[in-house]
Amino acid sequence: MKASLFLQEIKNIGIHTITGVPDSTLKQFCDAVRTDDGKTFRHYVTANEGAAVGLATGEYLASARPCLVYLQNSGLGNIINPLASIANREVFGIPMLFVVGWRGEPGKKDEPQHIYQGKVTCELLEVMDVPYSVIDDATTQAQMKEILAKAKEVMDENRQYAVIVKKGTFEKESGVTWENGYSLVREQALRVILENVYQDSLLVSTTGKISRELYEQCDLLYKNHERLFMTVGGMGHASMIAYGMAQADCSKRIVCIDGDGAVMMHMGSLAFIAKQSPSNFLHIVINNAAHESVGAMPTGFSGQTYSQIAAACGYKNTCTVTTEMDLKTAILEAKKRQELSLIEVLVSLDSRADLGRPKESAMENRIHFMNAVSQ
Ligand SMILES: Cc1ncc(C[n+]2csc(CCOP(=O)(O)OP(=O)(O)O)c2C)c(N)n1
Repeated sequence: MKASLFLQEIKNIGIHTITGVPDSTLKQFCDAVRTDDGKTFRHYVTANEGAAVGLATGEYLASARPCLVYLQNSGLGNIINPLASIANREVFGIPMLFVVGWRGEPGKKDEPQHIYQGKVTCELLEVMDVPYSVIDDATTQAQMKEILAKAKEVMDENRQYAVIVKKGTFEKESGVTWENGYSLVREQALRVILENVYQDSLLVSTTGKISRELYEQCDLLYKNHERLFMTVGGMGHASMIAYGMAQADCSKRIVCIDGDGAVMMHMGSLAFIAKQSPSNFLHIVINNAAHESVGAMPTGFSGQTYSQIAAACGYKNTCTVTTEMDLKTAILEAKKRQELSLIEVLVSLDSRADLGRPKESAMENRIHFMNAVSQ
């Protein structure tokens, strides 16, 4: 099915606003929403999936129109609280339509962080009182119409409905291309970071291609990656994991390599870390103004730089760099001063099509990392 036809059906059931956080399973859907460019739907990429439920609640209260909220099934955790405490029919009864990308579908090969989440996706919706339909590449437009008619009936009862989207459901249409104006390639920037911190620090990296690129570059440079903890799931939590390590052992320097979308997802952690001000913590934010790993949808953020935001939160030392040379200088200065520092690196949207994935299980990586920590 073409995602653009799916959007037409969405319009037919009275939805005017689409909001959420992008997902690779939903890439064609996200591209169709971007192609629409506000002509049919208002569209907002929110900081996290729970925030999208908040927006959908407000839209309904002000207009009596349900919103569409899209998310990867990893984002179900972020919606549980506003769903149970605001939207559920035993509270305010706010109708909305969820479109959920199904990673880790049982029986299909996927990354370790998706396996358990994939297994419990349907059960989670059931326990949250959200009826659902599952669609795949065999779903026809007529079947889609029926599913959305059912969704409308459920929403008319002040409830929520979910459409679970299997991998490969939507056909490829003309892709959306977008440049952010920066020229430093992320993988090059990550190489510079590794060259200057890997051997004398412990590293915590964020969800998505940043971790995959670091993994490959580590192996190329050092023939191991044991000092790198990859936060492959739990997007937005890398900095608090890094802080947990920094406070547990002040003799070790912890370097957190974050993404702009991930920082935005749980931005409160910046204020928390600034308040603690650990002297052994270096925070590096790789900013491409997009969720590049899942199709390069721009984040909902523009204006201030992350270094300005971190400074306003109380980080003592912050800077923004755009070249390899300035990045290296900024890292060496941060290491010398031994105070909480944040370096923001502005990078392009380039990534390699042949980028690999970690070969070990998550548990194996954890064990190797903990062995490296104890040495
Ligand atoms: C809670 C949650 N929502 C959505 C996703 C899907 N996801 C994986 S990586 C990613 C984008 C990360 O963006 P950013 O931190 O800016 O890094 P980039 O990919 O641009 O390098 C998203 C949305 C996820 N893993 N977890």
